[in-house]
Amino acid sequence: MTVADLQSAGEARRPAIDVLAPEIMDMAFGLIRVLDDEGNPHGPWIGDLGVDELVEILTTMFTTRAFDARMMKAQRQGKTSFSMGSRGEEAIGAVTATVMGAHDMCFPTYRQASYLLGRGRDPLAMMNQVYGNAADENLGTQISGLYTSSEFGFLSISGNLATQMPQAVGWAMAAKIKGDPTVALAFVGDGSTAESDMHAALTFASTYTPPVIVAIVNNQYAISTDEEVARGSAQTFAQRGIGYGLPSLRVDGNDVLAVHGATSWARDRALAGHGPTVIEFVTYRGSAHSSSDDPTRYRPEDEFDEFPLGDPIKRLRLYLQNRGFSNDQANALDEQIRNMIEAKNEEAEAIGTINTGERPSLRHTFELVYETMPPHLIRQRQEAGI
Ligand SMILES: Cc1ncc(C[n+]2csc(CCOP(=O)(O)OP(=O)(O)O)c2C)c(N)n1
Ligand SMILES: [Mg+2]
Repeated sequence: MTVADLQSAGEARRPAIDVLAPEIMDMAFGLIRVLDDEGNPHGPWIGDLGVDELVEILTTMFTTRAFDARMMKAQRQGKTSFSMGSRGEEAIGAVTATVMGAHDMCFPTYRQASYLLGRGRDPLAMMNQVYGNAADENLGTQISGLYTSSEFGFLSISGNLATQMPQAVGWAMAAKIKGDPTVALAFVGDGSTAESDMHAALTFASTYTPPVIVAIVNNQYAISTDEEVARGSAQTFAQRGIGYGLPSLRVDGNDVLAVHGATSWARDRALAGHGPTVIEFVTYRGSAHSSSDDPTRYRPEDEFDEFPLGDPIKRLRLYLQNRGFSNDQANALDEQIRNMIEAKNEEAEAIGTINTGERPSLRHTFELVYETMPPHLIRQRQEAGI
């Protein structure tokens, strides 16, 4: 694991939003950072987030961490089949959720629960999806944790990696053609950048310059594979954007102010008609890949503690202390959120889990795929006796 060319807080410049890609090629190799190790902000990306907005972001991050831990416990208790968390990566979704507009669209991976929670999704609705119970709005048709919500502008998460990338660019192309003042935010993992869909998406983004933000979440791993495998001969993932002529930034993904500054810049750029931005958010996958993974087999247990960019929650708490929101206030908020998650979980479990209570009919799994069911699905449905 390397975080190449660590720049110190405040060092990265802030270009004008109409900048051309060749003028900022160096920014694909640096690292936009605002907060230093003492929680003090520096430089042109500081922004103007108030304490209330920062506490709201902290609330989303606490909620995501408590939610993830509770759902992993539920999986261990045999109450759901599968669980994926985003410990250590919460800042990226929590912050971008506050930057994007009401009619923007997020094309997520399975590690952006903090985006959905940050947009205001009730954790209870997400728990019902995880348990596949009678209140699951997706009618039990998706793998646990692959949420979707049209109400909150959150495309269905696909288990087939990177398929959301051409969809996001296509959605943004349509917005441009229609003249809609909206932006697509597409997330992709470091490992998934190696998928051909990613490169098809970047080609279309390069040619049609639609309002899209391509957010590469480099959490150092693709299951047990180090990020350097998908990165290949490139030094950074942001460097990928350069070959497509797209302005590309590399950002400290555990620094709430840096994430906010870079995403706002890219969104302003897109809305002003200057086209796509590629952003590599550097972060660390603090938990196992999923409930099916045992990371002690391929990485040291204390690696997260040693990660140079730290834990985004600890860093935000430190900054907030400097802004007058005390450690005691943060602890009280954390406890209140954990209690809320416990209460919601009890509510969800009372409705049903994978092996208790009422479940949606298996019929939906067949009926909600195609408008007209093809013969092989009709046959399979008959075999299933429904
Ligand atoms: C097309 C495809 N290939 C392989 C897989 C199996 N798979 C699921 S997650 C994963 C790792 C993805 O790593 P990354 O893109 O870095 O995202 P992260 O899990 O780190 O968030 C793989 C290989 C898949 N789901 N889809
Ligand atoms: Mg990864």
